[in-house]
Amino acid sequence: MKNTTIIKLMLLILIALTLSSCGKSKPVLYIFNWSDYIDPVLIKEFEVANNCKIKYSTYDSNENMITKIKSARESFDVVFPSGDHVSILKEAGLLESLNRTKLTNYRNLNSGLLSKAQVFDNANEYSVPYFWGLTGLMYNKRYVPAELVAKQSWSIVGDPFFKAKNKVTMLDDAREVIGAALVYNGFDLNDTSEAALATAKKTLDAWDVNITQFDSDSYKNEVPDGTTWLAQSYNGDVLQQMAENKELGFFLPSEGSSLWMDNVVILKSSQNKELAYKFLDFLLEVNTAKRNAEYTQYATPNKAAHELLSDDIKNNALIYPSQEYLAKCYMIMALGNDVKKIDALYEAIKMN
Ligand code: N2P
Repeated sequence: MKNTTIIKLMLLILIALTLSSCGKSKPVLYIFNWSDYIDPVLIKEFEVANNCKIKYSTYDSNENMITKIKSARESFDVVFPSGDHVSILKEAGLLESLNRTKLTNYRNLNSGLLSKAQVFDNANEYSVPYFWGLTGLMYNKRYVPAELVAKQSWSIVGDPFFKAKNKVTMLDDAREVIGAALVYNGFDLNDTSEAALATAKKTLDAWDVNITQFDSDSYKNEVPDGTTWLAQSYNGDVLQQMAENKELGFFLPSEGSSLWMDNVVILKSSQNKELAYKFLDFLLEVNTAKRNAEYTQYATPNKAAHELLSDDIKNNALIYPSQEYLAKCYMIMALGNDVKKIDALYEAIKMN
């Protein structure tokens, strides 16, 4: 965390503590988000502006999120599922149909991206796009030879250079792992045909010789400290680390990759919907969205905020890749029952 962020946070905590000593218990908003996916100063600002308390928890996969929100002991108001999981939550009847009149800043969103979001939420009724991004490979330049990276290919995961070194990880995410092998072999990442999955399996069996763990969180520290040398990773998470460490690198494989849009939703079971709507509208506000995009290093679907970003960010092809590259990527779609085939293959690879 930067020094200015720490100072701002301390000041806001001080104001919040002063206000909280004035009596009355405050309303509480329970938020459940991916880790490293919001500027923490914004959380404090919202608490101060709305005289409320935010109980903030994080997860590192859509699957863990679903398991938690389905367990009776946990109750959350606002959650951040990826597109395919918006469909899954919607079909399970867990999402609030959003009242747009309460979202005065909704108009800031990019209408082209809202249309794209209709593949998982057909009338943009249950979800508000939050950030979009891509998955690629993070590496530590101190250990990974430049000539291996120069190929910019998924094949680096199975390169003999890493054999017996225990230095390669992939995400703990069935869709991402199987998806990488599918795209590498020229298939659509949503293809669950026998031929596609048999080919993906062959590739993954070969890569697996190098893979030490499937993990979606610790790579952010382990690539910088050399525990891991190469990791399948989410672009913004890596860019946050790269800003502080020149030895880190990241590339989007030339064969293409996964493309996802994460979204904000209110759970139907939310006990504090008014406050939840306020929080969604706060995230959509142009300056909030701009600052959040700068902090997280992910691509914003907020058109008004995007216009305010520096050219450095707008022209960063690791955040906003060319149309040519995006054409080689696949949005992770909900697959209904067919997802079981992907899960089974993933479990089999993990057991190896
Ligand atoms: C944030 C990771 C979000 C990307 N740390 C996964 N969709």
